[in-house]
Amino acid sequence: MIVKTEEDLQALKEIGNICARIRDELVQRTKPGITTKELDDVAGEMFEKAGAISAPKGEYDFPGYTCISVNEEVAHGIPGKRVIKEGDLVNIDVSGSKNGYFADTGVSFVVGKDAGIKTKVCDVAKEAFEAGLKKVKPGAKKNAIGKVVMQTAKKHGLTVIMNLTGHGIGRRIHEKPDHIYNYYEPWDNELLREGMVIAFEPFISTQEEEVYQLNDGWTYATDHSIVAQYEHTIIITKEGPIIITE
Ligand code: M2C
Ligand code: CO
Ligand code: CO
Repeated sequence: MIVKTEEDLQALKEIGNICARIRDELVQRTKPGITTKELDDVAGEMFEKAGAISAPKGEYDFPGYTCISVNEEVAHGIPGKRVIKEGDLVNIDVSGSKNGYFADTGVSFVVGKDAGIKTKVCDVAKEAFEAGLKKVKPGAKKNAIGKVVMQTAKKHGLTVIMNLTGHGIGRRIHEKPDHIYNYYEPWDNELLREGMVIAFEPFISTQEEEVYQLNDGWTYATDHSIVAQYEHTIIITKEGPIIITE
């Protein structure tokens, strides 16, 4: 969507804040012994208290309020009986709506103490996000974002997931522009616009560049890579990007 009114701005900030609070609460509660379903139940209660609706559930009938992906799972992990262990790489992705406005945010992190390469991939996903954010300006080419995401990954001896992308957001969870690639796509000459709302979500990988879907019809996974994501919803303005899910 393109933000046009003060009402648009305030409504986006409200759902952005709700999703950010749920994300932070779940991250804080992700300790060895807890199941991903127990974490998701907390999200369900928080959505309800805030008068908001989970986007995966509300828009796609996903079997959970949030997507929680562990180790080989990269995204769209279904909350369930899986028990979190020390050293797990966990991704918590929270998206929701209130009064018809949507926000989306996600973070990957390691449970417990520093875990070498897993921690490094999480750090690089955040670095790639920050590098991409510098390219988020009205009038700039959309493909400049992916270019620096890939450059950041390569600088650290890593790569990106090419078949998962960021996206436009606002009045729906996934809307135009359909894709914000994690690599330089030369034919993508779309320009970013004042007021445009995007969910920017670099996926950084140690090896594989594509995820595949598990038989559950949801979970995206790799076979032998470590993958981390970092996502925020951003409003593009000439005064600088507004991160509504900070
Ligand atoms: O847009 C995402 O970040 C998720 C969508 C949840 S709806 C089931 N919030 C995403 C991540 C990975 C792949 C596609 N979409
Ligand atoms: Co997301
Ligand atoms: Co998203």
